[in-house]
Amino acid sequence: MPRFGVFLELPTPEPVEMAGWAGWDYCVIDCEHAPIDNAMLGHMLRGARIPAYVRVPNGEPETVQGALDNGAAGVIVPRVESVEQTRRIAQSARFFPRGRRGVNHMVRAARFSLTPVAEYLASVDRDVRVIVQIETASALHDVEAIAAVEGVDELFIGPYDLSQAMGIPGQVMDAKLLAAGERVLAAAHTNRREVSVFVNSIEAASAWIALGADALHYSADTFLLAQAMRSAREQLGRL
Ligand code: 3PY
Ligand code: MG
Repeated sequence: MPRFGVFLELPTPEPVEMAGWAGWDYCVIDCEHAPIDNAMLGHMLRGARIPAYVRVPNGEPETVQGALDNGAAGVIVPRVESVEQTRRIAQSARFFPRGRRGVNHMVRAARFSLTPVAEYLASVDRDVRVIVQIETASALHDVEAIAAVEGVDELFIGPYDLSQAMGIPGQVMDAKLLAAGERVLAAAHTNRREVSVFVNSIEAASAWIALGADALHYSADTFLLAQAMRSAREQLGRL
């Protein structure tokens, strides 16, 4: 069985706590698309009882480092374009000798200095997850080389952006999109990386499980709440 996570778009800590209590394996706090600034991100991470990965708005070293210093269990970088960019991202997330992330031992990730420095530096390299999204034409073109980059743990297929890049926007169950996914899965698994996919239906989840995905980011707090609100109102209207 793959791991199941949920995307969080609401800029408030409560959904992070809910995801943990509700039994999800992990959550993804979405700083790419949601209005979540670094201060709110800190509040949200504080409520995490399960691994909380942060989708950062870009792969710049200070953005990656900022999310990790704040206490993210890993970073997800969207719209990656190249092998060189992937290498820079992986190095921004890891300390010497695997990377060149800036060292500050006073941050939440180091329990505000209460984790001994040596333990902090070692545990980060061991535990932090580096996840890059395969959702542009150039990333798909170079996916075998991207999967081989040292320090990358997981390739995340973004079906909405990838379908757009393939000229079939929004057609996330199209055979061409699933075939591209199979290529990503093969590249990742050959290099012993995991593959995750964003899904927004049980049908899509089951298709990607059959293809061998290791983790599914299922929907988002906003979607689940909005749909539940509408459905409850419709049911009440039928009484
Ligand atoms: C996509 O489908 O493009 C995503 O990034 C999902 O979060
Ligand atoms: Mg995307």
